[in-house]
Amino acid sequence: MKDRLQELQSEALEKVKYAEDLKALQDIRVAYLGKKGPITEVLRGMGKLSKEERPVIGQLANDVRESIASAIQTKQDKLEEEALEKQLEEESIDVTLPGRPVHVGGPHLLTSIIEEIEDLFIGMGFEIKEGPEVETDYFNFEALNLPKGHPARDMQDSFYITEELLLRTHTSPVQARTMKQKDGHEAVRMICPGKVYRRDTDDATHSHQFTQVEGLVVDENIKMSDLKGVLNAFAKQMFGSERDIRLRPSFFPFTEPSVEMDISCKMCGGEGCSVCKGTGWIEILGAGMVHPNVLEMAGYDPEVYSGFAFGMGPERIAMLKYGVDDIRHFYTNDIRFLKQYHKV
Ligand code: 2NL
Repeated sequence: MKDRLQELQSEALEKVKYAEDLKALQDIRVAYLGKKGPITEVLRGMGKLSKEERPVIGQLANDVRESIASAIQTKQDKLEEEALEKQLEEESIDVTLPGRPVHVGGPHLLTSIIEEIEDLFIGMGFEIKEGPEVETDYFNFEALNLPKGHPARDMQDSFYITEELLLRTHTSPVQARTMKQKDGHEAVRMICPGKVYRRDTDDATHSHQFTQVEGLVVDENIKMSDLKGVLNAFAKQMFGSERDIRLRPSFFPFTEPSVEMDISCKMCGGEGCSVCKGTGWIEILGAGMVHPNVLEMAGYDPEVYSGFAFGMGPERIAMLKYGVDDIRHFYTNDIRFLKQYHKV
C-alpha cells in the first residue's frame, strides 16, 4: 500500500510537471484527488490494515494528497502568470509609433465663393434668403414677367415635373416669393444663393445644374445710381480695389433698363489679353431696374416703389478668380482639384 501511494505520488507529480494548460491540470486533479481517484480507493481499503499500520498509511495518504494538491496549485499559479504575461505582451501599445494622419476636409470652392459673396452683401445690410428648388411655373416664370408663350421659357430649357412644376431655372423665384410676403409696402434688401437647373448639354462652359446668387433691393426712391454704387463696392471687395467697373446696355425680361457689368482685367491692366479677349474688360454679372410688371405682380405700386436686381454665377466668378478652365471641375469631385482651394 505504501509503495502504491508513493508510485501514485511520483506519477502524479510527473504529470503535473508536463501539464501544458489549466485544462490538463484540472484533469489531473480529478484523476488523482477526485472521489473516484486511486488515493480515495487506497483509503477505502484501510479497513483491512492492522491497527499499527492504519495511522502510518493514513498519514502517508494525506501527505501524498497534499503534495499533489500543492504541486497542482503551484503549477496553476505559474500557468496563470504566464498566460497573463503573454496577454500583456500581445496587447501592449507602442506609443513611439507615428500617429495616423487625420484627413481634414474643407468647404467646396463654390461654397467658399458663395459664402464670400454673402459676407460682402451682409456687410451692406442685405439678408440671405433661400427657397424651393422645385418651383411653380408662376414663381419661376409668370411673376418675373415671363408669361406663357414667351420665347425665354421654351420647354427645352427646363426640367419639368408636371405642366405647372419644374426645377427652378434661376433663383429669382425666391425674390418673387419674398416680395409677395412683404405685402407690397415693406422694403427688400436681399440676396438669394442656391442651385438652379437648365436643360443643357454639359461642356466646358455649360452645366445642367449650377449655382446662382441673385440680389434685390426694393424701396421708395431706388435709382440706377444705387445699383451702380452697390455693385461697384461688391466688385472692388471681391476682385480688388484697383478694379474699375463699367455697365453696358443689355436685356432681361424682368428688368428695364437692363445692364451687363464688366470689371477691368487684372491680367493686362486694361491693355487687352487672352483672359479678356483683347477688350480689357471681363463680364461679371447682369443687372437692371426691376420691371414695373414684376413689382406690380408682387403687390408693390410701381409709382411709389422702385428697385434694382442683379444675378451672377459663382462658377464664373471662381473660374475668373482662380483660372479654372472647365465648369465640370466643380461637379466631378476630383479631390486633387478640390484640395487646391482648401485654406488652412
Ligand atoms: C445673369 C442675370 C439677372 C435679375 C437677374 C431679377 C429678379 C427679380 C426681379 C428682377 Cl425678382 N430681376 N433678377 C435681374 C437681372 C439680371 O441675372 O446674368 N445672371 C447670371
